[in-house]
Amino acid sequence: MTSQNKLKQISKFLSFVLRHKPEAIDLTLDPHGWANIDELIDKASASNEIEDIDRNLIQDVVDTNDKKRFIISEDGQHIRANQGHSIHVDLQLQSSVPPEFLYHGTATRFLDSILEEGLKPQQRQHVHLSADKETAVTVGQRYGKPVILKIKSQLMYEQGFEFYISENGVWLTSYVPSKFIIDKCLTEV
Ligand code: HQG
Repeated sequence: MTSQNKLKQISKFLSFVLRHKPEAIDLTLDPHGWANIDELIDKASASNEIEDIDRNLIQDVVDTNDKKRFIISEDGQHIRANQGHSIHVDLQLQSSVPPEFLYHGTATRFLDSILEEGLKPQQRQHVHLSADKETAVTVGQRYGKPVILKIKSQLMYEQGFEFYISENGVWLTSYVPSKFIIDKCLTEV
């Protein structure tokens, strides 16, 4: 396996255990989502989930990851995912004032439901939004023909909705009612 593919494989594995299923390798995260790196390596190596994982490879993934998905604690002992969790963790993010508009990329096949029910976090802890349309397109493409929704984030904030910005620059909120989605600005790409 080329080293790029190896790093991608480890990134996917880390997303799996740090965001969704630590118990798959008998790992426990602390309430803030941190895993002890030595324990993670030991338990990953003892499992059938991944081969050849070590501290240098984990450090390479953290340093080179396209979306900066993971962060290592200042003491170098712990690692966590910056966002995207389906398990409940408290990332201790500060509430932030959003820009006037934020964007959400989705697939056209979800539109009717979103415009009826609003944007829901589905399996994750938060609805994920971005400050730029380009990122939203990439996110939406994962599920089919992409469409970008423009969200009245400042108005939401003024009406009491909390917004957070993750360590890697993703905007997070708990739910976006459909009245804050600007229909006329639905952009098919
Ligand atoms: C959709 C990736 C029907 C929502 C990305 C999305 C992001 C609804 C899907 C991060 C709905 C959930 C998160 C409703 C929401 N009816 N569909 N009422 N409300 N949806 O993957 O935002 O590469 O959980 O539009 O780049 O796509 O993993 O969320 O299409 O940053 O690091 O339900 O995951 O990051 O899908 O992606 P997801 P997302 P990573």
